[in-house]
Amino acid sequence: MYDMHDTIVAFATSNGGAVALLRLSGTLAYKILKELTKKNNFTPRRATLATIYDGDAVLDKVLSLYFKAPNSYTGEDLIEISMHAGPYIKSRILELCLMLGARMAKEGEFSQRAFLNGKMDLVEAQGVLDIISAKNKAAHKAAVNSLEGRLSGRFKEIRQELTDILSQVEVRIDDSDDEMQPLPQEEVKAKLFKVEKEAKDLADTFSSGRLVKEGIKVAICGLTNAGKSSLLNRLLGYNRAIVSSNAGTTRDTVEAPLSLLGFDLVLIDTAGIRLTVTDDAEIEGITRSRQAIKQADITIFVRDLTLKNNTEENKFFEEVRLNSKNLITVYNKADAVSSNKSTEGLSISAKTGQGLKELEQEIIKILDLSNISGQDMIITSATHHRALLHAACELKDAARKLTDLELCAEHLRAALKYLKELIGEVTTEDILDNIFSKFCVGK
Ligand SMILES: Nc1nc2c(ncn2[C@@H]2O[C@H](COP(=O)(O)OP(=O)(O)OP(=O)(O)O)[C@@H](O)[C@H]2O)c(=O)[nH]1
Ligand SMILES: [Mg+2]
Repeated sequence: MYDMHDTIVAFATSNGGAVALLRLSGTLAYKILKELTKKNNFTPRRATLATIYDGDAVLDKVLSLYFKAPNSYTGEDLIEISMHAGPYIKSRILELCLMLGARMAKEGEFSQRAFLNGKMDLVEAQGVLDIISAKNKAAHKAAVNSLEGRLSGRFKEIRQELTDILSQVEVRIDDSDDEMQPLPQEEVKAKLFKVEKEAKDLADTFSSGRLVKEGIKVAICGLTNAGKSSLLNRLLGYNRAIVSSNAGTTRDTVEAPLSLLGFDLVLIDTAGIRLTVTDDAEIEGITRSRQAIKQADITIFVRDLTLKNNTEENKFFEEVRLNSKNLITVYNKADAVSSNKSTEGLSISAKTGQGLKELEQEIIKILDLSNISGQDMIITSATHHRALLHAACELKDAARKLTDLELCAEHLRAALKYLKELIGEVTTEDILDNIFSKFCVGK
């Protein structure tokens, strides 16, 4: 399994920069520090200037920190050495640590040890991973909730409620003398319903959790020449896509990130639709446009004001309306038509920038409605999502089987197992490897 007895070493910083941070964890860590520095005494948790020697020669002046077990990130003796980030210094100090008995750490092994030593649970470990990869404010907030244990606190509450119900059921299974009162079925049913709802509500936050973590996909679609690429460029503030007066300019979908009020969007420009297409590449482009529309969280349909009540446009609009989750219609080229032209939607001009602020507000409105930043607790991990749904399903079955205590208990145990796996109270090697292998070495 995991060799917890080895002393592990790795750089916590990547290449470049002025300072590099080396971490050592395990029983030999403190001894290695003393040998490297030829110094015998370090006060725990105090930054200490020291000289690192290579034999008798000075290798570097460093800042060292000694965390004495169990008061460290890993729960073991942990040493951090901040050195000058020269390639020779770094590789030589690492080499010396290996010669003195440490071995290279695997990805996430420091955090894995923290988990195995009870310093954090699996949900918190996932939070460490998420906080590093958080690209925006909402993702960061979700990660902090995980890391600070609030999310696992919620999981543990649900687990506790379940354990209580299970013990009420189990005690009656074991009661051969019939000394107990029968199970208060209505009361237990209500409790099960409540716990099931809690699990499901938390699972439901995954859809916004995914948006927060992966970015919100916004597809821009419409007929050829409607001004989709011009709109993309306008929203981005630079010329990402090729614009031309030839119909059918954009073929492949063109993606670009955009941050809007702390939300991460991925704007997707698509090939324009038209009925008569013979070119293979354009046909493939249109297939991709349709895929992009289906996968998008928000679709912007760009109508061309210079086309008057175009049947092809109306037909495609109907198709898009049926296939998109959130639809915004804009009427483009407002600058090219007389101002008294009436429309039901938002008039914009990709050319002059007219109406663009309003379009951004429309997007924000949709995001606010999905309440992404307002939710106090969201789950962003597919594993958590799956486990919560499984648990909710078992709870539903348990509630249906209240008259058969054995069966009911079986479903409750299954639900409990999912929750315990979530928190890391029951673990398999697979689950651990899956989580910690996503960390970098040194974390
Ligand atoms: N007057 C005016 N012209 C525009 C506006 N937006 C785009 N155009 C023009 O319309 C033509 C097509 O623009 P594109 O942005 O390439 O249109 P598209 O929808 O991406 O076209 P395809 O990629 O071929 O599907 C270009 O000549 C643009 O200059 C606008 O708001 N006003
Ligand atoms: Mg285009």
